[in-house]
Amino acid sequence: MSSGVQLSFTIGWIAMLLGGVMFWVISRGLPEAQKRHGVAAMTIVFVAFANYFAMSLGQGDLFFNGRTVYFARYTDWVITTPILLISLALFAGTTLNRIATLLAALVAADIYMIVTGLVGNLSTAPYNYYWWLISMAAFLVVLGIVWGPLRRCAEQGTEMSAYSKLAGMLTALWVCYPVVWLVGSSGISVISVTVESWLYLVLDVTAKVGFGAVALGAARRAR
Ligand code: RET
Repeated sequence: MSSGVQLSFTIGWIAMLLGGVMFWVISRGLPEAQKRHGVAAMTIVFVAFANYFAMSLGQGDLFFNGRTVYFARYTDWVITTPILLISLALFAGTTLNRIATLLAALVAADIYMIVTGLVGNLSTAPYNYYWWLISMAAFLVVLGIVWGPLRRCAEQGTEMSAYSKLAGMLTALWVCYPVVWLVGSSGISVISVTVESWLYLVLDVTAKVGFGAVALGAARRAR
């Protein structure tokens, strides 16, 4: 592993750990009814911490089809992205009943997206691009639910502005992942593995610690 990649993993686990401590402190001050936002935010960063820590020890990768695949990214994402979506959905409806079906569809499409992305990363050309397209289709389903039916639920609730802000932030960050994947070592390889790992680091920290901070800020103001 190059020292640039190694450094990105070290910064990754430290950032996630600090994020976890910060969320714990903020969560203590949340009203009882809002603590679930704290639980979501902490779970996300502590799962990411474990995966970044594994990668920094050299335990999160495997050598397959002639290149290194950092599978720990996917074991991180497959757990944390559903929780991020649940965290967003908690602002769309406070009674689980109303959003249960949407939430199940959202989580199913999201897991499908991550798993097919991993299969693509383990594939050689041109199969990797087929899997990218399949994963993209699932991603569009996720975005369709977030901006369609789930948003309409949020419109009927009390936390519409928080929902809009978080949905916007989530979309802006998440669309970068398939781009990095495509230009990086899993796709056409026009950027180095070091640049790729730094891009994922910035995205992961913003999509987890940044998103969580905004979500907890909104939870503090929520009724
Ligand atoms: C992959 C494979 C290629 C196609 C698509 C992908 C989408 C990944 C996303 C990941 C989001 C990760 C987050 C992590 C941490 O907070 C799997 C790269 C569509 C959207 C938000």
